[in-house]
Amino acid sequence: MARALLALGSNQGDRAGYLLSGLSALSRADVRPLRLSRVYETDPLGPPGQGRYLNQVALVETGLEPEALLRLLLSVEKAHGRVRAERYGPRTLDLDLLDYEGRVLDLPGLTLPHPRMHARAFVLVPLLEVAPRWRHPVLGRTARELLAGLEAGGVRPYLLEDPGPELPQ
Ligand code: A4P
Ligand code: MG
Repeated sequence: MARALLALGSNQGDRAGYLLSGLSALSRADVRPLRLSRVYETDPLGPPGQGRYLNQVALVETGLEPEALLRLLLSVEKAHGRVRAERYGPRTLDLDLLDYEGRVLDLPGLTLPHPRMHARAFVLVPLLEVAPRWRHPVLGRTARELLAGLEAGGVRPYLLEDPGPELPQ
C-alpha cells in the first residue's frame, strides 16, 4: 500500500457536491481517504471572470501505482462532466496528484511532485492539515516554509453564511 496526497478543486455548479462525489468515486476504486482537510473557498488563479473555487486536500492509501492512480483521477474528472477548454479555466472537478510516497518523476503525462503545488496557497494551506510533516521532495521545504513566501489571503475556510433552520432535537 502506498500513500499519496491529492488535491481537489471545483468552481462550477454544485462545488461541494462535486468534491464529495469525487472522493466517494475514488473510495470505490482502491483509493481510501485516510485524512481529509477542511474545504476552503479560494480566489481563482487564471483567466479573469471565473468564479471562486472550493479546494480540499486528501491523504489517501492505495494499491495503485502512480500512473494508474493518475488515470483513475482523470477518469473520475471526466465522469463528473469535466470538459477541458482553456488552461486554468473553470472546471466542475479537478483532481491533481500532488505527491506519491515522495517520489520524483518526470514522465510525458505525469510529473511528481505536482509541478505547481509549491507556489499555490490553495494547495498548501489544506495540505498542512492532513500532512503537517510533509516536505517537498525536490525543494526540501515543509508546506509551512513554502507558505511563508506566498500570499495566502485568498484562501478561507468554507463556511455557510446562513446556518439554516435548527435541526430538530
Ligand atoms: N499531469 C502531469 N502531472 C500531473 C499531476 N501530478 N497531477 C498532466 C495531475 N495531472 C498531471 O492537466 C493537464 C495534464 O497534466 C493532465 O492531462 C495530466 O496528464 P489538466 O487538469 O488537464 O489541465 P488544467 O487543469 O487545465 O491545467 P493544469 O496545468 O493542470 O492546471 P492546474 O495546475 O490543475 O490548475 N485557482 C484556485 N483558486 N484553485 C484551483 O484549484 N486550479 C487551477 C487549475 C487553476 N486555478 C485555480 C485552481
Ligand atoms: Mg489538473
